[in-house]
Amino acid sequence: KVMKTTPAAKIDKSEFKAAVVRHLHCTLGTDENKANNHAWWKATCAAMQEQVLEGLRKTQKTHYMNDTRAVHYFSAEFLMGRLLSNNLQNFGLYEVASGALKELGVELADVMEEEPDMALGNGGLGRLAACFIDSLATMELPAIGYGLHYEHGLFRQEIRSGAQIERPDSWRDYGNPWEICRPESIQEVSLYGYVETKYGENGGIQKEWHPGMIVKGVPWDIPVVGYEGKTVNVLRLWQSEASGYFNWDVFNAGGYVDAQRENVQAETISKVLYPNDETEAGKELRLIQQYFFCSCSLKDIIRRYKRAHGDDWSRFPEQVVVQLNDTHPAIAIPELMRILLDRAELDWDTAWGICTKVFAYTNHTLLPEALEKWPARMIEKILPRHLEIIYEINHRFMSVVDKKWPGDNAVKAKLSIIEEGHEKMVRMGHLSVIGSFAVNGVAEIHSKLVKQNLFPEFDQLWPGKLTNVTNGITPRRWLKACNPKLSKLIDKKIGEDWPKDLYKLEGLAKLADNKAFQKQFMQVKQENKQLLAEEIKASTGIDVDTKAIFDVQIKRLHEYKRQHLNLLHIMALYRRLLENPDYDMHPRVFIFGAKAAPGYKLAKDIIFAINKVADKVNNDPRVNGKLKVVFLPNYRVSLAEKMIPASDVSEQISTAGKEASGTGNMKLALNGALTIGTLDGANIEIAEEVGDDNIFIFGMTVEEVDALREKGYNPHDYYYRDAEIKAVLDWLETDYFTPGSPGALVSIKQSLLDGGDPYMVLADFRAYSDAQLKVDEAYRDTARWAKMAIINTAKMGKFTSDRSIKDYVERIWKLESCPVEK
Ligand code: 26Q
Repeated sequence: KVMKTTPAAKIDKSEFKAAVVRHLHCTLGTDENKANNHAWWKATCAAMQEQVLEGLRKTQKTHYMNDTRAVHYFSAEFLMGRLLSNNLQNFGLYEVASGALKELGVELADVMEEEPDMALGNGGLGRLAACFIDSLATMELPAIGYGLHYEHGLFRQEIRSGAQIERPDSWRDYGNPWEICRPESIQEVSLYGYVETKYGENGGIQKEWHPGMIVKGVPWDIPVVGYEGKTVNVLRLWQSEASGYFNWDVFNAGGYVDAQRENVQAETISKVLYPNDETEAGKELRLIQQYFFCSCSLKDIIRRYKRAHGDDWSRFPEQVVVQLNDTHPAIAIPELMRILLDRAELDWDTAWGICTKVFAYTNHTLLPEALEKWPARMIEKILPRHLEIIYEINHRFMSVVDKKWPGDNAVKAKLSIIEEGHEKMVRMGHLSVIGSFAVNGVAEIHSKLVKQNLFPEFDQLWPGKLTNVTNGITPRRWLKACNPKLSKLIDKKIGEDWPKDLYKLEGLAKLADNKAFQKQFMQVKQENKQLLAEEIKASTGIDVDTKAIFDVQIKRLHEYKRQHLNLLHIMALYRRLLENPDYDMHPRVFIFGAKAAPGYKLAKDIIFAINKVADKVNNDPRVNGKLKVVFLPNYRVSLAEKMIPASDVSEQISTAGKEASGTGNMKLALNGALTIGTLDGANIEIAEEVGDDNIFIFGMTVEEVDALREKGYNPHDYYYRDAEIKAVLDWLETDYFTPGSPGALVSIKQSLLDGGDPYMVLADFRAYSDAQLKVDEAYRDTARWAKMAIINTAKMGKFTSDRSIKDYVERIWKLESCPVEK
């Protein structure tokens, strides 16, 4: 038998086995007889890490020798998920490891289940960062991810009596085998205090910031293994610690104890990830987090640059590009200015010239409540020198605006970094656009709206600066690793190089009509559904029929994503079944996964309502097995990896214009799920790729949404004119789903009627329901469905994050790949 793939690492099964056993003994202090799955997991990771670190060393040496330009991806979030499976896959060692463990009497799949997710992110934005660093390593590009080493990632969700409760996430409690502490690269970060103005004898002014507090940033490196294991980049995450500068320096017991207070404050900075996606929190600690990791990261970059180029700043913008993942790291702009002005003592124009060649900014949202603004007073307190610099940036920008629109005070007020009002606010989006050389949205329609609605004057001022880079996902994790059965089938039909060149999937299109292939494709789906059914049973106790349509909506809970539109439709189906026991529909299981921000009341109410409707529907014999509703708790990357391969239908039903891109839509379509969706975000580009016959598009367009709002949207019109909408909303007010507690679900009805239905759920309800009828009809035609599903997988080439990274490289970063010899 010939070896199917050549592993990137030079290690065979018996060597791998020996390494695992050695780590069991020498790293974990246990042995083959005593070891549980957790110990096996750690030993397997340690064996793997030996290979990873070898690759890391070679990569760093190669990058150093070539003095390469590199991209520095600044992100407050990296939603990495699990790493063992990924690293084994990318190194081509999956079969080797699984064979080695088998000989030791251990199942690799069980061992991998021991790994906690690295959930250092909320959702789309954080997972995008993780996909991007995977692609950067795969494409052998010099890159480093910079972020925060949160002690607690996104909360763990439990469901009690239908309601979400939040429990702390403790991903590092028993140690993380992938991370390496680098005390030799510790940085110091200043906070608080005041600015002293010094007048030099030559009339020059120097500013000196006297900080009130100094904290230490301790870097932890996570190796990022590219496909085929050639380049291994790093993700560098900063942990805060007390610096010991201001405390411990005490002479009595009282002071000794008091000193602990400042230690606690310092260590609080990287304690916990804020769980509010798309909802502004405005908390001081959040701003400190942002500044802390940006300052550490810039100092780290500068230290590395100086090692090669000394004090010559002229080449800095040739070597360094910093990509800002939303405005969360925008404070890096005034921080670099501060370093250049006050430390390097460059003049303003030179410093600003450098700055504006280094930064590029990605916008991920148009929702007003998600656009970051900080009170000027808060910035002044924490970062007094930065506020001065922001004012100076703004002052100079205002004269640029005045040249373009002379005397126009309205446009100045609109474009100013400073929002005047009861409390002065600093608009981080404006700061980012002004301080960057490129700004991008994340899907065609989103980028168009960024130009037309969010930043139209900036687009006029600097034509070409605002651009689009459509998001993507890594096919290594989101097909090869998570769906091994489909991957092997694809390998057999079109060869094995699709993970690096996803357009190769196009080769499946010619098989879409092939009956034998259709059968194999749907057989894989069936087996994946069986696995998910077991997971559903284990985590919720619900039995589901794997012949039913698995209809999946997985994403953060937010009104604009309209999980409640899905729920209202489920209630309508339930009602139709009660009114007519012969109501003709193919059995369907609606499956949800969603976390709500802990302070987002209505989002939590929607989770509660889904669970209450599920209780009722699932236990009602009258629906005759045609309808099931499942809410899977604690949606996260590792759960997504189980749900996505088993999905038939992908729900992408946001109000047009609100979902910047979406990336779950791409993952589901890649795994052969058919999309029911609005013309929003990347759905539009998915529809372009698969063709209108292979997607269920419904609902208002952006233009229709705007027109309806313009003419005056009244949800009551839909309530009174559509009897089914009325019946379903009224049902929420009874105690049918919450026996003994009438009104427990009323907040949803209220938000849709009295609340004005801000996301126009009722306006799109009928179109959605009609599209669902088409889904039902299509599924009954087995051959037609199989063909559509195959075409979806075949046409997803565009949505590999390798293509997104290629776009960034060519249009924004201007990077060259740097091959690392094996
Ligand atoms: C802001 C201030 C304070 C605390 C938290 C936040 C915060 C945190 C996370 C604000 C926003 C986020 C995350 C946003 C996000 O995930 N956006 C999604 O980004 C994806 C990748 O581009 C897109 O596909 C989604 O459409 C977009 O919603």
